[in-house]
Amino acid sequence: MLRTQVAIIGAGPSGLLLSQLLHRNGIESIVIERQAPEYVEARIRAGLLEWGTVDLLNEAGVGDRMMREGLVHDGFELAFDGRSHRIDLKGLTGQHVMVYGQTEIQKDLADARAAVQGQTLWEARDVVIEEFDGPRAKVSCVYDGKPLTIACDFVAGCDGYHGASRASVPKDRIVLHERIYPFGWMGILADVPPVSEELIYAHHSRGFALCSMRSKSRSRYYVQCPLDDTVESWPDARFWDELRARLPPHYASLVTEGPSIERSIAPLRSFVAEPMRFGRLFLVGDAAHIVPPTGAKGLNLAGADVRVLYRAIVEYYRAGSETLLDEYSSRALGRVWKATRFSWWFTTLMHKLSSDSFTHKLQLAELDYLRESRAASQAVAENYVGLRFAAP
Ligand code: RFL
Ligand code: PHB
Repeated sequence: MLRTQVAIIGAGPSGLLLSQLLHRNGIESIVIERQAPEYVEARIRAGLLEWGTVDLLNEAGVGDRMMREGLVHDGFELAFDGRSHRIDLKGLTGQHVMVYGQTEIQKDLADARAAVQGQTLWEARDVVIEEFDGPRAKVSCVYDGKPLTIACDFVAGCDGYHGASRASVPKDRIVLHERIYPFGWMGILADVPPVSEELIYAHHSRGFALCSMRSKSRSRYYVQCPLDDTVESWPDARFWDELRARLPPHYASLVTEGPSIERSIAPLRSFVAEPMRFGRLFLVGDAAHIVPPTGAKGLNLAGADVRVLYRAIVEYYRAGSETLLDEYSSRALGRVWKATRFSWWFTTLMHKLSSDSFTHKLQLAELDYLRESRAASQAVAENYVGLRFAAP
């Protein structure tokens, strides 16, 4: 049997960031991951970081490349009805956001873990968490073809929406809140210059479109699509035509086409599990909540959970106090529900919801109101850059 202070299930951004922050505070952990490292590092996902997430990555000592290569954005564009309205993040909140891909964060974290010989059990199967109400928790799995048990003080369930951690909790101790949206995002990555220096979120009667980027020479574009579409039904030529059709003419004329280097369809979902703590087991990131990507909150919420949890664990080992551990769930959920609300609102505002003209007219009226009202734009900006953290 292995022994560690904190067993971390999942080597995604939540798991690796938590292990790195704990390490820097002298706390040992073992990360247990179902996939191989190449698989985890190849996933193309988030691209937009709140400054709170940037600060946390710097606090973990993994921010050097991000600070050199990331793109700082002071605003973004809302396009609708052939027009556009810029949300001036800096002018409205005094803050900005950072464009830096999750793939790069994953690499930076993996390099930092490797540099300090951080222990990750890759390709561990059949993970089960047991005895999380007892004096020690146990994580059992099959590793390298053999059964393995790890005894620990705490388990951090950082294993995403489909992971084993939430599944280990008895059904009568957890409440699940869910909304499934009847559409998805077809996304492509291409080595072409982005259509604009800032992100463009476009509302259109054909459906939503998003122009994002990973760098000045790599674009990330999305279009709303029906849930039963397949990637094969979206050859590159169709994608570029559809993207242009959904943008105001000025931006459509600036789209540079190129071969896609990645294509995928993501369904949209809102999901929150409550509470986020069960004895010695703590759910973190996508294991506890999912937001539709419209508000770019998923990775940022995961970072916010990690921030609250690592500080609570550090306080436990330094001062023997369980106060912050006891507060983990309520602190994390306060932020989660506000981001869930914003992501749901922004999704509902920007997507084609039905062919009903009443709904469409209300969306246009609200977008027009945002254009005219500084107060309304400020509320969007405040949520987009990330709400303030409550102390500590
Ligand atoms: P992850 O990244 O899903 O990592 C979980 C890890 O756990 C492993 N695992 C297991 N390991 C052991 N045993 C098991 N039984 C296991 N089951 C699973 C998995 O293999 C994996 O390695 O969760 P984490 O770390 O909480 O991170 C969450 C973020 O990845 C996610 O919230 C974001 O990607 C969401 N997201 C965005 N977030 C943003 O903040 N800004 C964005 O711009 C943004 N854009 C996006 C997004 C997500 C998207 N998709 C694909 C859903 C854009 C898209 C299209
Ligand atoms: C992305 O670049 O993948 C991205 C950016 C902003 C979003 C969603 C996704 O709101």
